[in-house]
Amino acid sequence: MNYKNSKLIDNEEQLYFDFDSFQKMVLNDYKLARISREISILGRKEVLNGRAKFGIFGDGKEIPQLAMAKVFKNGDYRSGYYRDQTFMIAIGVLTVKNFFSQLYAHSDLKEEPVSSGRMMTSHFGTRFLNKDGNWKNNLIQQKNSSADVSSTAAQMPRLLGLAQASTIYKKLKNLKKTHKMFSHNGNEVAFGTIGNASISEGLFWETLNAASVLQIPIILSIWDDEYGISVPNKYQFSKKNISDLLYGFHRNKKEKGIEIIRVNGANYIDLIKTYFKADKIARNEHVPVIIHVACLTQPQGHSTSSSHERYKSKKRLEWEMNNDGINKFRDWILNFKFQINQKNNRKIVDNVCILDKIDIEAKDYVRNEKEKAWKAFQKSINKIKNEVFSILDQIQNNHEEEKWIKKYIRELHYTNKSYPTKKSIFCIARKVFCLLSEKKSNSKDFFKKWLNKKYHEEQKNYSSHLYSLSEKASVRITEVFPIYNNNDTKKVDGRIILRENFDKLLELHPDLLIFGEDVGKIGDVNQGLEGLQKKYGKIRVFDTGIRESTILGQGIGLAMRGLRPIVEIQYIDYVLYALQIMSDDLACLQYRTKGGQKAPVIIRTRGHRLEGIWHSGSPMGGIINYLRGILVLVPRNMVKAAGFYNTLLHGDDPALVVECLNGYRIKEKLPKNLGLFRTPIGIVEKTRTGKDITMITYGSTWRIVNEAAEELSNINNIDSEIIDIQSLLPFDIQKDIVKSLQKTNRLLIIDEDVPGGASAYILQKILEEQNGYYYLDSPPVTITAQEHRPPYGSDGDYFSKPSVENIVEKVLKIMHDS
Ligand SMILES: Cc1ncc(C[n+]2csc(CCOP(=O)(O)OP(=O)(O)O)c2C)c(N)n1
Ligand SMILES: [Mg+2]
Repeated sequence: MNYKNSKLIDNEEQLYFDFDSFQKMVLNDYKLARISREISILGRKEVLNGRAKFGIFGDGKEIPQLAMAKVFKNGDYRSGYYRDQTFMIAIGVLTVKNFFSQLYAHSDLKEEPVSSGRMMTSHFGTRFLNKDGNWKNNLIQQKNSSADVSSTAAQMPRLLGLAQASTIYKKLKNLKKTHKMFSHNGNEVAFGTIGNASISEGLFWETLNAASVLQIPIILSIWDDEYGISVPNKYQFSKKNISDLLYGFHRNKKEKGIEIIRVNGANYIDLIKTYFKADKIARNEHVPVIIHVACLTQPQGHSTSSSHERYKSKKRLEWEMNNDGINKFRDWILNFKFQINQKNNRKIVDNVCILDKIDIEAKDYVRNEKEKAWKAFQKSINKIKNEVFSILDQIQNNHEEEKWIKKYIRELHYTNKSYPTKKSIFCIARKVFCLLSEKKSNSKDFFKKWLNKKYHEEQKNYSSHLYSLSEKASVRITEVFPIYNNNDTKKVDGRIILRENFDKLLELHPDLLIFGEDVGKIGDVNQGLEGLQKKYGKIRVFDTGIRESTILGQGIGLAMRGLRPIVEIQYIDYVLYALQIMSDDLACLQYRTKGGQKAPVIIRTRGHRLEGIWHSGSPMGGIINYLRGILVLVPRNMVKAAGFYNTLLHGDDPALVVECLNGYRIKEKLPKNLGLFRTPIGIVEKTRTGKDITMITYGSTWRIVNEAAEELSNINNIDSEIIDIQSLLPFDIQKDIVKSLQKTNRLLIIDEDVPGGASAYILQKILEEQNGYYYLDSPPVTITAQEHRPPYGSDGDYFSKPSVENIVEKVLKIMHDS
């Protein structure tokens, strides 16, 4: 069913204008509300009868979502959560069949176009990208939804960026031609949705504050059903009422702020009027609006994991029954009188049978669509099952003496009766193959080939798109060397190299925005952006509040809308504040949509090698573990760092660049080809050639390792080879490290993370992926920092982090022992 009633009326004035349109709209809405409710009811049943794993549905939230859909226009964006099924169907981007395909985790993108079965049910989204990973060119002609995240309130930070993009497109005139496909003069609104309990999260308040400061076009709906699973509002937030609590943000005549509106979630007409009003304010004035939708219910409780009778009182359950939104809507339809003129009015339906008929139609429709989805899901799995049947039959014919095969054929027959899984089929197939280990036959050879092919196909189905696969994938971008003036030997501070390079990048890329704390006016705390706000204006280089998670979210939303943000997290310690959003949202965005969405945000930070418990640590192990899906780059100097920014702006992967804190004042030669030279991604660099031992390191420790190598050469006559990793994610894609081990046969890894932190990852890559162990004459060794954070002062640093002496002594020991 294609549901597009929003066409029927465009503004409040039209609401009571034409009876026929009004009647059509109301009955359409009623039908969709019923369809959506039926999805929730049948969806829950599917879980309880074992056909699906988990269910969470939008029952009780139907009516406000119908109203919200009326003002959501082509080009707009949603950033919401798992209750929004009615809205998604109402704007025409979700079908009932798609919904059930996701419930069953159907891994066919055609059946489950949000995530190809990767995200659990009711995690919505639309496709921004073509199959090749490039942006679709009709984003402003379609209705868009960023992909949901399960963690409560995680949808909030990105909402900021989605809305701010409109403000930027409105103001940056020179993007109008080049970025036509992303915006129509900045006219787009970003719609957020959040549950009442999730407003307890810090991310909610951080986003609200930032939205109020930024004055951007957001309409945020709070679906208030008074509970967050079992915990009622009185334990969630202060005051009785969310909108009262938000009062401080309310805009007034003297000060800008947020427009805050409260509305009863069962009052159909009030809801429609409220959304029209909100839309006018957000779209025309670029003022954020919050709609607190009160008095909602949860007819089936929170999810299939619990039953609400366990925590709601009888009185509350009774209240929910009597105040069900759809029932209230139905009563209103039966009683409403449309004023034709002063004397006459008309009823929407003359008789209740019309509504009863719609109820039956909706039920039938959902049941049929659900069955279609189930059949398609079963069919895809049965296809594999049948292939295995025929292979096992062949095997049995060829190996009649192996009576046990029959047992597995029978097992295969009975498996998947209620909930088909590829897992159960592959388990049996692989078990049989293992048991046939000694046997030889043509059918077994065929079996082996089939298993290999099929298993890899399926593995890819579930594991693709962690990084970009497009032509712009960063690993495809070739190196461009820095060029220097031959006779110019002058060197400048590292920060000047960054500044000159950022200057050029801002000139070359009109869609580049750089922002963060202290980034605008003073040009960052190390002055790598000195003077650039003045030169390029406050829209392109700007300050933000101290709010790392939402700086990151701003970056995600802006990048999703075709802009190129470099967001700055002032020090690496504060990446922790943004780590959850980086991990839950950004890192898995391409993956969880199977290539449907991307957000090529560049995150700039600085760290390592200051002295003290903060600002000096190197939590790289944690970072690379949480951020698979984001490139993690650790340049050893500022030419390398600048080269990474230049590469990244040609690519479409998100990335974190960690600049060395002690590198800003170190002198380097200034390249001529600013903005153009490129540091390659995933490629290590041999910075010293030697034959006795390979020392692997990156970032700030590279300089210490160099000093140690000099000492070892001068005093001990030991010839070390040094390799700078440069790129932790991805890691040495050409497998150059093992080539060095083939020559030196000794491996020392120097890293200032905790023991077993990033060094364990590096070891796994070298030993397991590159088979490095094969060439080693002595055990591989790691030198790391202590387990605790480095204390303040030079002595604390010396005794806690790898030093030149640590390295020299360790190398001598390795050489002596082997
Ligand atoms: C960060 C985080 N903590 C806890 C949860 C588990 N959880 C899922 S939904 C939910 C309640 C949310 O309630 P509310 O925001 O009112 O939304 P509702 O489900 O009532 O619509 C909780 C605690 C989660 N998903 N994420
Ligand atoms: Mg709730």
